[in-house]
Amino acid sequence: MATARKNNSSRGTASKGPFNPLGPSNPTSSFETDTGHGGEVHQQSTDTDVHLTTQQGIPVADDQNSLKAGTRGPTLLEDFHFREKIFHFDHERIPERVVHARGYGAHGYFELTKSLADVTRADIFQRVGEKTEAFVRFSTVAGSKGSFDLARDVRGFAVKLYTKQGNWDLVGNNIPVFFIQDAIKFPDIIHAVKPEPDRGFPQAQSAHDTFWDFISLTPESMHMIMWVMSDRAIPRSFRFMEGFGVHTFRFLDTNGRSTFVKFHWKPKLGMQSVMWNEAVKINGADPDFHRRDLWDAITSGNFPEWELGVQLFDETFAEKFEFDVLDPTKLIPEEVLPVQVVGRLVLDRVVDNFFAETEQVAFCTQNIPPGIDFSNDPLLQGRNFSYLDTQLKRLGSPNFTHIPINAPRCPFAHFQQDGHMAMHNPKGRANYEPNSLGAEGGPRETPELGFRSFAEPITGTKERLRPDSFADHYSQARMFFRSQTAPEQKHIVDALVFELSKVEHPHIRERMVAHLLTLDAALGEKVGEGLGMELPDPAVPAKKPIDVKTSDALSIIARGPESFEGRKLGILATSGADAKIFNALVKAVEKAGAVYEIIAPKISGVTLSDGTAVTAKQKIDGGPSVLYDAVAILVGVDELGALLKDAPTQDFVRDAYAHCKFIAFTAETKPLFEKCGFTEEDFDDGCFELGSATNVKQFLEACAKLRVWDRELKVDLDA
Ligand code: HDE
Repeated sequence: MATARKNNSSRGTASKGPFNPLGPSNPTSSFETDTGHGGEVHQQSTDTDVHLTTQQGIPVADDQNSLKAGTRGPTLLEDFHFREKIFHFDHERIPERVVHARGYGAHGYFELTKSLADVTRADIFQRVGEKTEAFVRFSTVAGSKGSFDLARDVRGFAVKLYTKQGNWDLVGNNIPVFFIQDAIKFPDIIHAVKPEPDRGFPQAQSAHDTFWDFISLTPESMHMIMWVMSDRAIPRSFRFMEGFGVHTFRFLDTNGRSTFVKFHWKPKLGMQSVMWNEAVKINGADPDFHRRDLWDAITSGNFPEWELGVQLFDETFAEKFEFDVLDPTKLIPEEVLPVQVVGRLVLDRVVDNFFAETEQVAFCTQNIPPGIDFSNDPLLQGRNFSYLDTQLKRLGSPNFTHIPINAPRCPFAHFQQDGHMAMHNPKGRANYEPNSLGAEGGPRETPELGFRSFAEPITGTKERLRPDSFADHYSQARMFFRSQTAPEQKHIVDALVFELSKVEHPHIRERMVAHLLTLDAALGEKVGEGLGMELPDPAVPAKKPIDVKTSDALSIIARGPESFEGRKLGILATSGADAKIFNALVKAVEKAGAVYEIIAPKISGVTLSDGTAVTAKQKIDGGPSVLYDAVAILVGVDELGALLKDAPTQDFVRDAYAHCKFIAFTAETKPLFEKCGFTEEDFDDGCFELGSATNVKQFLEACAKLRVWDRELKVDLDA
């Protein structure tokens, strides 16, 4: 027989009054609404005398039980607190971004290190040393909001700069070219890569028929495909990737003179990627690997940093260059046109609230301040329409700039009014321009300060045509492939074989290999061999490819980092582990500017040989070696027996080796390697037996190379 209970049933005893596990006046979390531009800030403080209220401010007496007619009777419609709470919950979700749905943002600043006053009047580029507030959102493209971080995919690198002359959004990617040349093809490429419409899968993956069907029918995508199949598409962290504005933009000086510009972000700690087999496992071990990395780095004071570089050129350069600078499937190699560093971007603050900031931030390519202008790149022109449009769909109101994350930090004044969720409307009687009622009739336009477009003479017929200058689809794809080091070329081949092996229709595989044969015969042959197929005839190009000079800047490994700074060592330790070696290791890691994490049989930690207790960050099955850049294994003799029987420990060792990581271990640990099937011959330059502080130092120095690439050929079936 049920009995009446007014409290939360989980407490199990009947008592009068609402159940509150922390007592009736527990501190509530701080909740702020800030209109962003002079609106009032209402704060629900953490003071203990502030009570739970409805959105209307009515104090709530019972938040555990809805209002019912009789103890076991139906719920009453007049329960406005219940209705408001559920109503709000039901409407918590907004549409996720149609692309780039999964992302992570952080605050920071841009600091100018070199004035560009001679080429642009943009305020942000005038005064060396001046800082401009910034918000950056990194993202994957294809997956939905809840997908995993280590998808093989392009990464978005969107930067909002709150300049003194309005917001400048540089909405870029970590790859300097794009799949298509004309924005009208964007829905097609995105439909093709997203889950197939009938079955609703695969999620966040390009390895399926529709993607490769579209790609193999779209030769202009070949250059981008080389990048997406390369290690660039599986970055180790947002902190270790480059960013690019992709399109050619213009700088305009005070006289309206134009200089073309391409924007680059260069990570201070260098570039780094993971291996594909590692990526697959990271997605299982920690689907939030990239966002956690960014969060951890910023909250521990290791602020990620990038240099802003520009490639500047004029019409004469553009005319001489082998490819059309308006074609977004082409880049200008750094060796042809150097990148000048003009500033730095530092991310030093995580968001307070993911939804308010990262989810609601609205980047728009058309947000550019005076002194910057668009080029006629047809992709950029299409984007300028799309981004404004998409924000209305996503945020539901033309007033999305009233949301604090999107609001300019500089003064602004206009007569736009009303609409959903309008947080600030113009005051006074005159809401039009010109007027003679407001103070001095203002605000008025300012021809001097105001945004002006480049006065470009335009002639031509109205038509739907691609220029001939966009017709070479293979030369730069070839340049990219040939600029890679041997391990990187192998990864491209492996990625293509992997992806095309998931394609069910043989004709798509054949058509794709035909393109690869035209791009680079050896590449096409290797992929064909990997697929076990007879080679088709090479694709017939619209324009015969040319051999252009290779560029080291396109390779991650050729220009690899020189230190272990910012990386993470995983120390698998058990009780009884040698304290001296442990301490030397920790010291060396800290000296290198890196971090470490202890992985142990129990999360409570281990007791080292000298009796020191250290806590663990991960239990062994929660901290597989894929989460670390290098590993050290320090085992106490008494604990070895248990580890030898433990499958996750063996996976830890085998994966660290297979993923070409630097591995350090103590003499006692050797039986573990034997158990995993390793012999003396397998111990290569990347394996360090730690006996003294000296070889701890050598190990850390070696870790700067990040991977032992020679090993890959020994451990990979595809090699
Ligand atoms: Fe985007 N893109 N895009 N894109 N894009 C969006 O805008 C679009 C393109 C990029 O973190 C959408 O707010 C078209 C190139 C990033 O919030 C949408 C075309 C590049 C982000 C849109 C492109 C990008 C987006 C979806 C072809 C690199 C995430 C949500 C002409 C230079 C921004 C949104 C963030 C987001 C349209 C191609 C980068 C639908 C039509 C090329 C980093 O407006």
